[in-house]
Amino acid sequence: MDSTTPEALAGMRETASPATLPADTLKADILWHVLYSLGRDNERPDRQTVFRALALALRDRLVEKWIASQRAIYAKSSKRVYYLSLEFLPGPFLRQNLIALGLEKEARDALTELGFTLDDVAGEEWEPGLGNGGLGRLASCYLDSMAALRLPAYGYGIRYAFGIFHQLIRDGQQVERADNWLRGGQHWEFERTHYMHPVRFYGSVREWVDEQGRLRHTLEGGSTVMAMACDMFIPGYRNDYVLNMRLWAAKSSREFEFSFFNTGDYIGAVEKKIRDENISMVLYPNDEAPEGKELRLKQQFFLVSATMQDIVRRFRKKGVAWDQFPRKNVIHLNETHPAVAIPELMRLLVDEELLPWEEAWYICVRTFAYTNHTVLPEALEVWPEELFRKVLPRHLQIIYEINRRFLHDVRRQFPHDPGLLARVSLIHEGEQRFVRMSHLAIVGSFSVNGVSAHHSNIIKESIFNEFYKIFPERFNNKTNGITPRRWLRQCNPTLAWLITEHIGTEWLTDLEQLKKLEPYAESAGFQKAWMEVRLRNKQKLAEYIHAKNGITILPESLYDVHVKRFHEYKRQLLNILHVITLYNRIRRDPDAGIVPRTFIFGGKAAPGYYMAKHIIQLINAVGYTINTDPRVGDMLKVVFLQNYCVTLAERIMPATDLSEQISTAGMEASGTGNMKFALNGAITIGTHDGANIEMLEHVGDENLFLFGLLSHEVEDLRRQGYNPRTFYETDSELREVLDMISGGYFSPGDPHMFRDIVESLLNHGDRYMVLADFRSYAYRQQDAARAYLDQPGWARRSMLNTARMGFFSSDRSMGEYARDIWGVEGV
Ligand code: GPQ
Repeated sequence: MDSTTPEALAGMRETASPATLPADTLKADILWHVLYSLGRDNERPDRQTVFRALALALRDRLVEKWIASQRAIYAKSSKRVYYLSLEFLPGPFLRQNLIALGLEKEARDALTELGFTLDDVAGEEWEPGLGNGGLGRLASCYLDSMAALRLPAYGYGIRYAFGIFHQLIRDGQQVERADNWLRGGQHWEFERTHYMHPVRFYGSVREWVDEQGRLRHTLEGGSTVMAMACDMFIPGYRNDYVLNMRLWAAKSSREFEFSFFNTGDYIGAVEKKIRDENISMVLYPNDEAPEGKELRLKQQFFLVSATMQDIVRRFRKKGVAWDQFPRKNVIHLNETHPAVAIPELMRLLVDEELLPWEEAWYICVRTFAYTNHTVLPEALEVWPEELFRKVLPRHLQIIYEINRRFLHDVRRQFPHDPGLLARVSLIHEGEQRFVRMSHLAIVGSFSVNGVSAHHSNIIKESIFNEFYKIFPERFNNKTNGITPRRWLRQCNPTLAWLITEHIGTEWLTDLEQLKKLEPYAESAGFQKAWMEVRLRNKQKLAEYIHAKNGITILPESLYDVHVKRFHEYKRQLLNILHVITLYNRIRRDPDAGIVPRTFIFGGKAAPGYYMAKHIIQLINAVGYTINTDPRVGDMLKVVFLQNYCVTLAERIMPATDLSEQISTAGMEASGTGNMKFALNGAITIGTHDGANIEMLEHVGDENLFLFGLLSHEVEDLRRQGYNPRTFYETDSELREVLDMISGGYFSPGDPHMFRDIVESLLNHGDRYMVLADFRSYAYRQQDAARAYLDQPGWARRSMLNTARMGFFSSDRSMGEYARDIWGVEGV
């Protein structure tokens, strides 16, 4: 019988549920979904249709395992972990889900029979860009590891209709395009159209006294929006366990009011509906520079309010008393963005459950845990008090009451430091008052952690030093990690295979096993195989670059890669100054013996961040000049890859020789790109910052190129009065580079174009100490080039980087969170 007839397919589904897996069922399921879920002719489905049908076939398998996992959590009555984040960056799901479910081979076979390759079909997926960068990506690595460890956990976020913008480079400049990721349909998620929670904003607080003589607070008026649950599944690696990432989408409450469209003002009514649904329309594209917009505050509360209703509903099912709440739930705040969960829980307990304040607060500070991800002053979130009062009037009152009691205690503990109260207050007093979200998060949580050892020390010693004195037991470190399933197994299958051939598969769930590679580091045969895999990866990236940018690069050249968000503290500018230095050396002496290099840049700048965008433009201008200069030839190429995202990172990581991690010391909380590169065998050139320092401890200083000022030296220099001009005056190579930029060498049509960049360095204080670190960077780059000439030596370093990255698995991070903060175990 022809297996593509509807009868045959339907018959197969009846006899074979997706859980029992006869060999050909995946193909049958794909064809079944082509016809019945997507309504297409299944005789010759196109690639996009096959992708969607495959996704649906996998979703069938995921949902079954999810239900089973939920039942297991419920049966064990486990304490639940709620991970709240305004951002998630899951990346494409297809390969990841196939690997986790152990269905890669079946999928390949099924697709071959249908006339496709897995690569082609995977290429149809558009990743959900529901985050800006490191913070959102970390949240997704953590969900992957929570699933791998079978933790009773839930991710909660917002299902933005438009994710992070799609970046184009036009005439060397960043152009933003809307990311309409939902256009392709939601093959991975379940939209729970009947599962909604009301979320209320604005209004005013009425105080009254009830029959028992209690003072009560009721919110009156205001407006309500509905939060609709959209569930996406995160499978654990081959363990039949599946977690849920629940994303909320805003729906107008008005469409549920029968009379709403019958008021006479039909169009006006529709407009109101659209305004309500704006809440989840777009992700704010600012990284480490929050935008104090009303809509953003509403997004934060929207996530928090809907999530708290979910948590309380699940808790109520247990039928235990409220004082058991912290034993049964832990709510983790990814940065301060969801910190209004603290006053929201207080409101629920005090205003609705009528618990006394002290009892409610006791529950609260045993429930919340907070991770800080930055010490940049401009990134610490504050909200104008007036805006807060307008949007969340009752929450502001609660914050004031929390603050009053907190300051009262501080005054008793530190009676001789009157200035302390103003410094730790949840309210910044000045011409305008602001709510300090980090202070709220610290005061309301039992745990406060940084994301690398270095960063956690900075938190204790400087930005939150006074809180550390008040609550020393709350502060701890949890060094970030990355998931080896995506960042090695999936993105670098050939290297993963080479590793597995030698040490087996255990590394996939126990990354420390990579240590077993160390003995091979001296083996010439293994070195050769290792470098061959790397060269093939580099060839593939060269093909991609040729196709996208029309630039031909040498796969044998040193790939020197700087990809991450554009921010002055990440110092892409320092990198391009060095590129120009090499260019000048070649111009002076074409036979200078410079190691051929390909500089690859990528990353988005916040649309309103002028300097970051201008640096992107400079890089592209320098690239154009160098790539078209016949004197340079193959010695130097500069490539800017547009629209850096998870999908693109997966192409780049396996093909990188030298990983640029060159932030001003003290400014990068951790970094996670640094770990992804090293896991794939790249060698780091970096500063003494964030997790670079721990990477150095693990891989050894002969396998990593560190340079530059230490963070206390940065501080000292700043205090003593840093004068960037002295570096300009004393370093002739540096001077030449800066003069070229400001003199219009790279912008002949508009000689002034990049003058302000040089100004910011020479005349506006060089806040990120680019000039102070230039010379030591240039020297270290020379070391890297020399090391690259010794290919066996490079192979050894590369392998040792991979072999010693075990610590940086997000499984290790999640294990520490589970044990030390959350107090939960695998189900
Ligand atoms: N990070 Cl506060 C972001 O990506 N966005 C943010 O808004 C803040 C921090 C990053 C931070 O810069 C990196 O150093 C970390 O590795 C990353 O968070 C995850 O902790």
